[in-house]
Amino acid sequence: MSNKTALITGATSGIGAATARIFATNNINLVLCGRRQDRLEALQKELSEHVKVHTLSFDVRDKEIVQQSINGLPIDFQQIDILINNAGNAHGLDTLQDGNTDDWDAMLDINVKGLLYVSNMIIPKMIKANSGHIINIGSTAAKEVYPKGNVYCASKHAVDAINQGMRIDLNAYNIRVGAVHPGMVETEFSKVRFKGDDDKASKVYQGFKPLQAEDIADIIHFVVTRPYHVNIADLVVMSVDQASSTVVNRN
Ligand code: NDP
Ligand code: 8X3
Repeated sequence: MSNKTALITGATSGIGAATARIFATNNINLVLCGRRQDRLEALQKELSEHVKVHTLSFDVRDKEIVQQSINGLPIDFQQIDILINNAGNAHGLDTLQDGNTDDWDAMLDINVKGLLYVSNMIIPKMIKANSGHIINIGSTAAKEVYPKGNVYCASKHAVDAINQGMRIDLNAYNIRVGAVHPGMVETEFSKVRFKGDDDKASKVYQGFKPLQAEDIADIIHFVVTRPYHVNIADLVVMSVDQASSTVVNRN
């Protein structure tokens, strides 16, 4: 068994779940986080045949619960070598003038503040160890703004800025920090964005070959397995059919 442990937020579906699977089959022990306890348990059962797995069910928006959960990690899981800051979603797709303020709160509280709360609990452990690797999951929405993407794009631009700031602040502590910025990936992302409307969600990925969660997980695994002196700082990845947020070659 490996002596490395990764904590993955948003491990209950999509990119996070796929990353958990590739890490498990490559001997990286896991702390899996998300709100849906049933999914965490199912994944724990599936992956425990490969590695040690612990689950933490919390909403990243709740600072106290984030702190209690991470402080309460069993001894075997207390040293986190790899943090995948992945939990996040878009909520709604509207112009600012038609926007829903609850959607704005959700995106800023989860994608930005939640990422900070989790990081705040893990970074001191890494500083103490003088070692660690943090991967922040941004988006092409961190690099450009598309129509009606306003607040989601703002949240991901914030992740881009936090990623850069984190790398600067942790430079003295031998900690690797980098971001992976995917384009369109076929996960539950659009179902969440469109509040469970499967028709609207599936149309997002029609007529072209979108990235799959496993494509991003494979890249995340590549990033964490480089020689320690190699830090992949910022990586944008899109489907061959996607050139930008708004230019997609659909047939
Ligand atoms: P999914 O909807 O499939 O997964 C989102 C994950 O985030 C789930 O595990 C969910 O778990 C977790 N999550 C959401 N809200 C919270 C919360 N309040 N507290 C704790 N966990 C939460 O989407 P993806 O896998 O696609 O998204 C993962 C990341 O990738 C996100 O940051 C997203 O912005 C980013 N991304 C996605 C792209 C795409 O096209 N799909 C492209 C670029 C970036 P649970 O509901 O159980 O809490
Ligand atoms: C997810 C990709 O283009 O839907 O971050 O914003 S996009």
